[in-house]
Amino acid sequence: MGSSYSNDNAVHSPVFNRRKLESLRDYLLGYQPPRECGKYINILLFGMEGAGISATINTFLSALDPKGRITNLAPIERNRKSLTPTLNYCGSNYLRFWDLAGWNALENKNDPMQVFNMILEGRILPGTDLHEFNPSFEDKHSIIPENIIHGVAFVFDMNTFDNIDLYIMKQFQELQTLVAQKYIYRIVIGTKFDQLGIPERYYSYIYNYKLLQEKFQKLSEYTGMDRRTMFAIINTSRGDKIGQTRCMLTLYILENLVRNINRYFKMIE
Ligand SMILES: Nc1nc2c(ncn2[C@@H]2O[C@H](COP(=O)(O)OP(=O)(O)O)[C@@H](O)[C@H]2O)c(=O)[nH]1
Ligand SMILES: [Mg+2]
Repeated sequence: MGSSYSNDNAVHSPVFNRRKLESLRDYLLGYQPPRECGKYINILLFGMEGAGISATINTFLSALDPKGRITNLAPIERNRKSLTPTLNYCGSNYLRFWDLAGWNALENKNDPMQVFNMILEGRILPGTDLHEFNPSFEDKHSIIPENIIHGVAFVFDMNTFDNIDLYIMKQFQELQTLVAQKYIYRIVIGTKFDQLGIPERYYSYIYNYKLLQEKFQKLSEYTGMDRRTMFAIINTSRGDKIGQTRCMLTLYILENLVRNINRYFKMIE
């Protein structure tokens, strides 16, 4: 594999084989959320428009499908201009993934932090148009227990996050700090590594890929989040099934989310 790969700074080392894959999927599909959590575990995906949020949700759902069938439940936006910033979710069993059109959707708001906070608290109904939404009547939007967010995945396109304005990154740091203060588990998901030159046959060594390690280091400096909370995903697919390696990379992320959300619940019991 040569000098592009190194073990030293690998933040994760998933095991890739069919048995491990099946047992992870069984665990995830059979898992019952803690009672305090309610019926669902809600995971919010958040990032810049075009980062690959909807594509990531589709990859999650494909990886969870027992037959690995490619899912297209979360619409991938091709025409950016027609994008309406709404909050929506797609689910598999007890797991619900909330899709939010990110900072770009909130930029006209006087107080994007407040809107974000209300989403975390389960005060904003699915389907709400966030351009029209007025957060100033917080007491009119009561908490809906089954919509409370338990985990947040911040999604970054690994090819372009270096170009994000520093003031937006600053805003991001505030957001992720808010999430941490609310005791909500949070991770970073980096997308589009396929565009960074890693050949498909090496996807199972992705965490050993030096370029990924450098990107994670940089992202860690930008965001203030630990490198160990950063994960890689590849959302492109050929055919109608998710390949075994991509599936494993995806289930590995989901297992980390579910296990840590579970652990957080145990700690506050
Ligand atoms: N090559 C590649 N393209 C991706 C990946 N993830 C998303 N995309 C593409 O990036 C574009 C934006 O994705 P989308 O999920 O709609 O972004 P969103 O605005 O964050 O929901 C689409 O054309 C996707 O097909 C990835 O991992 N690799
Ligand atoms: Mg989208």
